[in-house]
Amino acid sequence: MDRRAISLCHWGPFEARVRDGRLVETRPLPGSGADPEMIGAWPRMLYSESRITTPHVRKGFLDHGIRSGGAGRGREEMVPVDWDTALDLVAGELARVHTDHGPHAIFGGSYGWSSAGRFHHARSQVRRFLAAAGGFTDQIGNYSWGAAQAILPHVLGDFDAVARDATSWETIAAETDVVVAFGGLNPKNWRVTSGGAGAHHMPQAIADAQARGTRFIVISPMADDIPPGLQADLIRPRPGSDTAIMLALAFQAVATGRADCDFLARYTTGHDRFLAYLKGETDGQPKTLDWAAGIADVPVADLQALWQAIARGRVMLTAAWSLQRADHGEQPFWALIALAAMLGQIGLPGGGFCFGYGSMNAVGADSRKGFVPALPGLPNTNGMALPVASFAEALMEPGRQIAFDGRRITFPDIRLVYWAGGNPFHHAQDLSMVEQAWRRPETIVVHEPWWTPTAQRADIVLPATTPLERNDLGGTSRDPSILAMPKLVEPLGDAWNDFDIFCALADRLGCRATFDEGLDEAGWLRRLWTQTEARGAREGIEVPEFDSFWQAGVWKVPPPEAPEVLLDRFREDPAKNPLRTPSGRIELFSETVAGFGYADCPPHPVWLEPAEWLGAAQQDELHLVTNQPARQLHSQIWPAGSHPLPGAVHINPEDARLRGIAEGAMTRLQNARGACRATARIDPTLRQGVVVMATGAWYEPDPATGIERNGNPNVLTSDRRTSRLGQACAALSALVRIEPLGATTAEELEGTI
Ligand SMILES: Nc1nc2c(c(=O)[nH]1)N[C@H]1C(S)=C(S)[C@@H](COP(=O)(O)OP(=O)(O)OC[C@H]3O[C@@H](n4cnc5c(=O)[nH]c(N)nc54)[C@H](O)[C@@H]3O)O[C@H]1N2
Ligand SMILES: Nc1nc2c(c(=O)[nH]1)N[C@H]1C(S)=C(S)[C@@H](COP(=O)(O)OP(=O)(O)OC[C@H]3O[C@@H](n4cnc5c(=O)[nH]c(N)nc54)[C@H](O)[C@@H]3O)O[C@H]1N2
Ligand SMILES: [Mo]
Repeated sequence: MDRRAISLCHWGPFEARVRDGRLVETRPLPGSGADPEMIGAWPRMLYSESRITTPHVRKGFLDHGIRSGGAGRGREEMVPVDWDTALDLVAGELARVHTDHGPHAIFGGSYGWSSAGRFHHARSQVRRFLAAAGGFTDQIGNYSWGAAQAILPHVLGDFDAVARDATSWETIAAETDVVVAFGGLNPKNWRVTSGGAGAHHMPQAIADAQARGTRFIVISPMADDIPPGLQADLIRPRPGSDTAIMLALAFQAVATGRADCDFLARYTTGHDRFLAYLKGETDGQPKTLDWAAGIADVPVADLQALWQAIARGRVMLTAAWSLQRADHGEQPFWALIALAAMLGQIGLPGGGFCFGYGSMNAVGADSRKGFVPALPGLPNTNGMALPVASFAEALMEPGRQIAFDGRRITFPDIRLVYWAGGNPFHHAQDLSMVEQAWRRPETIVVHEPWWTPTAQRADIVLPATTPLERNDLGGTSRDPSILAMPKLVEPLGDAWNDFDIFCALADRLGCRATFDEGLDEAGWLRRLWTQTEARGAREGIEVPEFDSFWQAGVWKVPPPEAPEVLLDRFREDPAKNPLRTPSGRIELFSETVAGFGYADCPPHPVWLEPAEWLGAAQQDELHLVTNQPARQLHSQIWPAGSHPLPGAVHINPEDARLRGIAEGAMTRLQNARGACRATARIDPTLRQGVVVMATGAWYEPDPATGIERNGNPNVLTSDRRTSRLGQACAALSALVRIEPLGATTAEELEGTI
């Protein structure tokens, strides 16, 4: 029997064909622009040999419990057990740790993208459950834009400008003369959105803007960051030097009399202190174009041309999120706002600044925000929270204090780690350190559909369903479509929904009523829909009844009355619509940040040398940029089980020649933190001195050599945080060496390492 249905995943909406209860085909929903290769991977993923089909317990843990220690994780056999055995073990461990060590000893922030459905979102489920069960140590912030999340509230009063709001592309196409994109507009990033978007609008938006005559200037180490068909000028500075360029442009605005003094006076505070720094009054160094050209190692003529391009007309300045995933990552975002303030176009249609147009699909889509419901959390009353990227350090050094955004946080003594919906052996930096830290807790519980490196390293693994095996609803706040995600096939093997696993645990721990509030899946989907209805009622929008929504499969939220312009209301009337900063204005100098006294995040935008960058590289060291994978979502869609060649490393022809590396050659990248294999891709568009590897490979260190085999660059990245203010992921500041491995085929390589 054939059945066809529409559903959604993080990489877009799709049509599924199910024959005799088996998924046989998935195709992008026509007109959605979703990537056929990524969407088409579902049948392979669903029935992959790396699916987990029954609960498993590590042999040592099954035999000796926590006395077995953590050293056997990832090495010992995983023994299949029945659900009751596994659930009793997990509930027993949660109860024991809670009683003996308190809620802080249970670490359950569980960072990760999970799946698109908003009810079965594993990370929301686990946090809700652990709060219901008495509290836990949570994680604050994210890997995507953690530094921005910390700094923007001090500058703009909140972090909506990175999390939610952006001037719409429609407005840019109509109004903007020049778009300057720091970090570029890499089209691969538009293939995904957290929660899944109904449409992939960026290619058309860019084409429309170009057709109307908008000029694009891309600042990035490589031409891949320019979408195909876009005529953009490219400036390729050293990675990590963008702040210097922004500051120099800001100074140039002052020096040429172009700075908008009225705007600065009316809408900003602290511009005098910032100006003094730009002029060199505080450090003896005027921030001239020559100065920036030296730091960025680009011809000064390029920066002069850049200045000419933005000195007149309507200018949109944008930065990719990647810029702030670096040492002192707070600075480029603050500096971009300061530069936009100098030009005085913040809040005008098509002018000012915005973040992340090149980072994710649906940024700049014209939509009403907040119609997609989310599983509500529960207060983590007895718990605490750590900055997301500090978890390995916290596991290593319980009791240590760190500074974080004006506070001090003491690392708790974590005994139990609970992860559902994330893959820390993909996302965390310095994986050798993570591997060490991971041995320390007494118990590690992981829910996963697949045998990821994290699942392989758990004590107890509970097999989770994928979104195709349950009912849900999905969508993202930035895109107008909300989609039904009907169950397409029965759960594979003995996989359970995360929700059902938590219900069974909550029964054992006596917190079921708090956790599920007496509702099952169907009850919860209806409950979540009431959030959408309530939102509609507030905005005078007619929302369909749940049943008719479910039957139709998709509901498009009507567009806003006028296309979005970031900060337009503030611009219109700053007295009536002040920002939530202490001054109510854009803070170019923050007294609050000054009060923290952080040398690594001073109170106004500054140029600070990264610890690792080309400006401080040894001869033959290269700057490793680790960007997002083109046809995966992080470590999802990884073709596990098929023994792929390692992921690619992009290298400039001259760098390759100097090292004897040929196209397609097997290479080894290394630094003091670790080493991995990668397949060379000679890329003439790449700046010399830079190598680029995408994230996403499943971590697999060779037991004999320790060299990571699949091309996971996080063995090379550093656990150093952006600053004491952000404590955020700074993965993009890493220096490496690269050499040929000598073998060119997978078979030859088996013999090499
Ligand atoms: N070097 C470097 N590192 C980086 C980055 C970088 O730029 N450079 N980027 C960082 C960023 S921005 C991010 S967002 C992170 C991403 O890191 P993660 O979000 O950890 O990556 P994913 O692979 O999406 O992990 C989600 C996991 O959830 C599992 N999963 C999916 N659906 C379900 C479900 O229904 N139930 C359960 N229990 N599990 C499910 C998937 O199989 C997968 O293992 O990586 C970060 N790491
Ligand atoms: N296909 C696909 N798309 C994705 C994801 C995915 O896994 N797959 N992940 C999503 C997620 S979770 C996130 S957070 C976003 C991340 O969005 P981004 O952080 O914007 O994406 P990246 O690909 O990491 O980086 C974008 C580009 O920045 C450039 N760059 C790196 N360092 C520098 C620098 O110092 N200066 C300048 N000027 N440029 C630099 C690199 O050339 C890189 O190609 O992507 C999202 N989009
Ligand atoms: Mo991210």
